[in-house]
Amino acid sequence: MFDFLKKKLNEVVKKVTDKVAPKEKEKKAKPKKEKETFTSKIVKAFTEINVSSEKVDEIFQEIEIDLLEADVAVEAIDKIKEDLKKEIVGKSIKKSELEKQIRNVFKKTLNEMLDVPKIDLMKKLEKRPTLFVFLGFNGSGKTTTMAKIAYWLQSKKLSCVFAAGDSFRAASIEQLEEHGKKLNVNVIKHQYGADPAAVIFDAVKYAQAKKIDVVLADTAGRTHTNKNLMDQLEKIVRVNKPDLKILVIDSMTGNDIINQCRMFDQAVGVDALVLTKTDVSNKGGSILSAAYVLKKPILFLGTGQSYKDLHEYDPREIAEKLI
Ligand SMILES: Nc1nc2c(ncn2[C@@H]2O[C@H](COP(=O)(O)OP(=O)(O)O)[C@@H](O)[C@H]2O)c(=O)[nH]1
Ligand SMILES: [Mg+2]
Repeated sequence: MFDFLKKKLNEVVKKVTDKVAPKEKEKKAKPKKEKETFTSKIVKAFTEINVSSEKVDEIFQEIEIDLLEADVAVEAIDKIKEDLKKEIVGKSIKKSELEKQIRNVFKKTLNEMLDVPKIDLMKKLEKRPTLFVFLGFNGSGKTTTMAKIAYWLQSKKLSCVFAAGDSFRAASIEQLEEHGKKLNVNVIKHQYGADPAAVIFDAVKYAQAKKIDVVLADTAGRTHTNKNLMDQLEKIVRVNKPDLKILVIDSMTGNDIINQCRMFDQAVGVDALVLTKTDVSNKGGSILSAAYVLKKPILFLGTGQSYKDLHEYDPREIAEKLI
C-alpha cells in the first residue's frame, strides 16, 4: 500500500537532509591536506548547523515536485514545510542528528495530517435499523464497498439488507443481487428508472418488519454535471434521513478527491469517507490530502476486490508505514 508515496517521502527526507547540510565530499574541491585526526572527526560530528527559513523555502521549491508526483495536495505540502521550519529554523542542530530529526518531524506531521475526527461505528449501529447511504462517482466502488461492509457487519453478528438505490445504471441491480446471493443478504428493488428514495424507504420498512439491523443503500454514481441526479440524492436524504452518508472515493482520483467531496458535501452533507483501490493506487498522496484537507472521518480503506479486503482506517499505522 502507498509504496510510491513512501518512496517519495523517504527521498524527500534524504534530499532535505543533504541540502541543509551538504556532505563533505560534495563540497570538497581540493584534495585533503591533513589526515583526519580523531579530534577533527569528533569536532565534525558535533558541528552544528543553523538553517534559515529562506533556506527551507528554497529547498522546498526543488523538492515540491516529488510530493506533487505522489498526489500530495499543495495544502499538505505547505503544512509539511511549515512544520519543518518550526522544528529546525533558528536552532542549532548537530549534523549527525539532522536526518533523524527531519524524519521525526515528518512522522509527527503525517500523524497530525492523518488524524481525522472519529466515528464510533458500533455506537451508530445501536439504532434499529441503522441506515447507511453510499454516495460517489461512477466506478468509485460504492456497490463493492457496500458488499464488503455487509460482510464486515456479519462478522459483528449484525444482519443487513441491501436497497437497490442505483436504478439508473444498466445491470446495477443484478450486480447487487449477485452480492446478495453470495452473502445471503436480501435485496429490496424496484424497476430500473424508479425513484431511489422510494426504494430505500421500502428497504427501511422491510428492515423494521423483519428486525434486520442495518440497511445498506446503493445510489447511482454521479458527476459534477448531473444536476437531476444530485436533486435525486437530496430527495433520498430528505425522505429517509440516513444515519450515515458515506462518500466512496477511488484513491486513484488524485487531487480531484477534494472537489468531489466538496460537491457532495454541499449537496447533501458527507458524514464519512471510504477510500477504495488503495491496493492499486501507486501514488497514495491522495489519502494525505483527503485526510488533511477534508478533515472528514475515514471509516475504511478498500484494499482489493474480495469481501475481506476492507481495512479499518488507522492513522498511526499509516504514518508508521510511510516514514
Ligand atoms: N482493486 C480494487 N478494486 C476495487 C476496490 N473497490 C472496488 N473495486 C473495483 O472497482 C470497480 C467498480 O466498483 P463498483 O463497486 O461497481 O463501483 P460503483 O460504480 O461505485 O458501484 C469494480 O471492478 C470493483 O471490483 C478496491 O478496494 N480494490
Ligand atoms: Mg454500483
